[in-house]
Amino acid sequence: WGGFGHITVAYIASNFVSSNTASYFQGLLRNGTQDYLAGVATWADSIRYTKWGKFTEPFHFIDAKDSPPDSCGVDLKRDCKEAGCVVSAIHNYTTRLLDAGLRESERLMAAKFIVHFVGDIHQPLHDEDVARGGNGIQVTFDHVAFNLHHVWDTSIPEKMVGGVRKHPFVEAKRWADELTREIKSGKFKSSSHSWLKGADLSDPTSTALAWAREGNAYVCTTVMPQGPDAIRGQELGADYYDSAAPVVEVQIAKAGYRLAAWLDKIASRVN
Ligand code: DCM
Ligand code: DCM
Ligand code: DCM
Ligand code: ZN
Ligand code: ZN
Repeated sequence: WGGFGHITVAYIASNFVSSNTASYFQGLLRNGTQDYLAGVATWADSIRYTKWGKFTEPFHFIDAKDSPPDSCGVDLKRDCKEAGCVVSAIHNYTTRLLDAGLRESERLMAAKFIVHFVGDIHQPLHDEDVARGGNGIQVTFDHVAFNLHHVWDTSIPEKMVGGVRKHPFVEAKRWADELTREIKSGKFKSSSHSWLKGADLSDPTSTALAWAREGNAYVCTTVMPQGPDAIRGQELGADYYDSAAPVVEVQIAKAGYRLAAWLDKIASRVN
């Protein structure tokens, strides 16, 4: 996701974590405001192109070598590179966050990575190899040229709230509060319980792999239902947007709700 998606995921998570969890992470992140998660949600993107942060570049995605639209699927052995992927990164940084023997600065960094990568794994094109997760597919969105990856990361989420140019944190908080209501008492009330099934702190790899498979499945059904070649050069701002927006919405909601549950599990283990 772009910054707006990540900040929204973080605000949703802050709405659901227990008060113990909030205290723990406000202490670790040295931020006692309601923005303690939102404020670090895009940090991982800010360091990925720096010299020291280059090793984290593959941690934002997993390149599933499936063949949409006929067959979607993630195979950890096949798809997680030696240098790592979003599934191994969630495992690594969850483990490091739980490791009381590490310096606090290392656990702080691990927390910032977790907040970011639990968001990214819910973006369907972060769970797909085709054209580097859609980066190599040129399209237009409301008649402006973008690549397909950017459309899903940024154009669709921002269009859903009518644009975020002026105050991204304010807009993200507003959207997060709306999705929080949908989870608590609205259209996601009945399904949200099932979103937490299978989340197991003693097996972060299997937990994250299930999240990646769910995101990846949308590549076949919604991102490119007629395959990559049928998308190239298309205008995606109208009918395509109408089918994609509900998927973006549910994936952002899930990411925030799952991040809260994951942070709760971590905080109750370390406390
Ligand atoms: N890792 C890293 N930098 C290091 C050591 C490890 O980025 N100095 C990454 C690579 C793996 C993950 O962390 O994806 C797990 O590493 P390890 O095998 O050290 O547990
Ligand atoms: N590192 C990481 N994952 C690991 C091990 C290390 O991301 N499993 C990163 C974070 C540390 C840096 O590598 O700041 C150096 O780690 P070390 O001091 O263990 O070499
Ligand atoms: N990305 C991805 N899969 C890839 C390569 C990149 O999901 N195989 C993501 C990471 C960024 C975006 O696409 O969110 C743009 O990446 P880059 O700036 O590396 O082109
Ligand atoms: Zn992306
Ligand atoms: Zn990212």
